[in-house]
Amino acid sequence: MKLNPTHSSLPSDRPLGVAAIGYAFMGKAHSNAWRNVASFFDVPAFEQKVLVGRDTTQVAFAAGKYGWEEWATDWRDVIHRDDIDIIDICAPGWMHAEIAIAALEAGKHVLVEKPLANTLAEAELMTAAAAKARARGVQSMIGFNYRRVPALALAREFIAEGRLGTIRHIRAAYLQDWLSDAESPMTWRLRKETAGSGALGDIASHAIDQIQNLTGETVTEVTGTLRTFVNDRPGPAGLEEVSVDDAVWATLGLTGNISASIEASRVATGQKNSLRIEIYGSAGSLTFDLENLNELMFLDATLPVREQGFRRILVNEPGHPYLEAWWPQGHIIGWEHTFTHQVRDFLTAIGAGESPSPSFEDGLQIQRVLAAVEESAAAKSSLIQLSNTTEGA
Ligand code: SOE
Repeated sequence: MKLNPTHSSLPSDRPLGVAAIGYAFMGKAHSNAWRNVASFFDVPAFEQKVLVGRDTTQVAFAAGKYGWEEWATDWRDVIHRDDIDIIDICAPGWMHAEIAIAALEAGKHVLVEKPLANTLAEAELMTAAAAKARARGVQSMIGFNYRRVPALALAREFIAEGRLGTIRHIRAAYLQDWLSDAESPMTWRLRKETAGSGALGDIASHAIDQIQNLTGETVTEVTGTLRTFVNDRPGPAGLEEVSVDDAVWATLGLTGNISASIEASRVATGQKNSLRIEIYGSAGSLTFDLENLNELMFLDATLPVREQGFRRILVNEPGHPYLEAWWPQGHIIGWEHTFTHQVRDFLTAIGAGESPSPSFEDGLQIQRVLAAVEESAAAKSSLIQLSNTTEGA
């Protein structure tokens, strides 16, 4: 398919050249999406050109395994190549700003993993670079992949159609336990300089994005609490200080008079990757559980009370978001498909010369909420300290 030359400054007579930066967890998930998206969706033609990573042996191995034509160790060389049009940033958060800004300035479309950046200042610079690039037809998007879960996309449609009436409150909990073991080793995800924050940026960011995306409303008020339960973890040279949160709790006030609570933890023993969302409205309610990602529970409060009850919708019909492209009815999909849907939407927008969503502006706005949660947690201004009531009882 040819790009519309009036909408893009990029070459229109050859497939888009894609480079991904990073080959670990997210690099693997994104590579898999690039590898299978064209087998299921009609997207602009592209080629999986280069995988970039710092370790020569590992990047060479990953490139071969994940279907990339070549590998490279310096992203700077790659973003200036004429045959590369898209840069997919799957590197740790501390690298997002530098790579994204350089790539946008070099005229490359950019897809970047969440959270947008490690700091608000970096996120602001990235968003300014994205706005400038967009004026030249160069697109950018942030990877909040859970927007592409068909059941959550359907939930968004239900809410927009008014099936829940007026939304009153939402609960979102994202719980994992991969840091429950105090002996679990130090990683870049546990240092403020490399990860920005802990459960807050890594997984609470998804909860915040979902709350805003499902309702179409914006967070305007925040209170937050952050906790680090394991302060030191074993590194190669002995114990190292953990400088990010293990868990976060926050209450959010949104436009539209909606209240929401979020909790996120990476030390919730027994919870592997549990994202649960509950939305309560005047005319109905929805609940979603990532462990059953093909299902949406819906309660229609407009029915006679004697008939009411949550009903399970198996979100696996051709008429449901994204699903026509996959398997016959009832042949369910999984977590990795959200990344394929993300690449499909990104490519489709680029092909049409349109701005993909969520944008860097959306990412920046979530970054502001994350920063506000941190600020509130540090200030403890609304904390009411109770005296020990057992004393003298
Ligand atoms: C990807 O969307 C992602 O947020 C990862 O970055 C997290 O680390 C993972 O645990 C949940 O999914």
